[in-house]
Amino acid sequence: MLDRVDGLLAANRRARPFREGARAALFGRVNAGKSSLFNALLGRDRALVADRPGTTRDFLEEAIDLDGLAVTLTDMAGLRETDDTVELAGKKRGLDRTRAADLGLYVVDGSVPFRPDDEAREVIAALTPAKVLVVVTKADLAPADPDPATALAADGLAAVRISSRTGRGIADLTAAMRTRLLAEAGPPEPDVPAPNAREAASLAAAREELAGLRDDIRAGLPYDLTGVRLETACRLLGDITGESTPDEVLASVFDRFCIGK
Ligand SMILES: Nc1nc2c(ncn2[C@@H]2O[C@H](COP(=O)(O)OP(=O)(O)OP(=O)(O)O)[C@@H](O)[C@H]2O)c(=O)[nH]1
Ligand SMILES: [Mg+2]
Repeated sequence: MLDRVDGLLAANRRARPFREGARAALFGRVNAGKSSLFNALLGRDRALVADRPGTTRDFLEEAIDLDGLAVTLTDMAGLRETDDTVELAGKKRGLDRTRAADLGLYVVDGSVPFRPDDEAREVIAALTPAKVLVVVTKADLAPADPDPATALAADGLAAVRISSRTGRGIADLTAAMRTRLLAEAGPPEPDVPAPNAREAASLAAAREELAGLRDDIRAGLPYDLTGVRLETACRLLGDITGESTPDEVLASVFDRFCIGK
């Protein structure tokens, strides 16, 4: 049972980015070229761009299509030390979005010598390096020494070089983003039906009960005690097969469909 439940949960993980879309967020020092890249990925002039550091304050969010994968992209205030309360508030909101993203794009200016940034480090640690891609910008200008891509490779971060001005590397970047966002997804298995979000929640809860049940049986617990877990697991799986219908299911059905109007 545990294996079958795990198989269904894996199918849900594979299908989720396509069903629910994914979230990607740009972060990095002021003036690194985040908003220019945001516009380049969107294919339109959405965000203000200026050579003055600290141009973006409120975060911006727009939908992009990565070859059939819907992605919500966030641009935010650049990272720097500041005591401007409005800039700080904007940065905090942006960082909250970025930490919750499926993919963080660490935007680094490739034309100025690289300096590590504590706030960026914290974001990378929160996301984990597997969910971060380094984007070295301004590839149309002379590269700086030390090169950010080399410096960051030591931290296990992969880098893509782009120029928002010429468009160089943008296609490589979108391909790399798609690969990263689908890394967990893997190829779909046509024979396994992918559960939806509600079913996946019941499956995850049932999985916990089944794993506990297995441990209890191994520990030699009496059947009247292990039976409680078995009953809970059955009820949770029954929520999916329709054998039991908890009030939350009815509420969620009525919430999403206008039945009875
Ligand atoms: N040559 C060149 N300049 C670029 C490129 N991308 C951005 N810039 C310039 O770099 C400056 C900063 O660009 P922005 O996109 O506003 O940078 P940002 O990271 O959003 O800056 P903040 O909002 O202040 O954090 C602007 O003068 C841009 O024109 C690029 O690919 N090549
Ligand atoms: Mg900006």
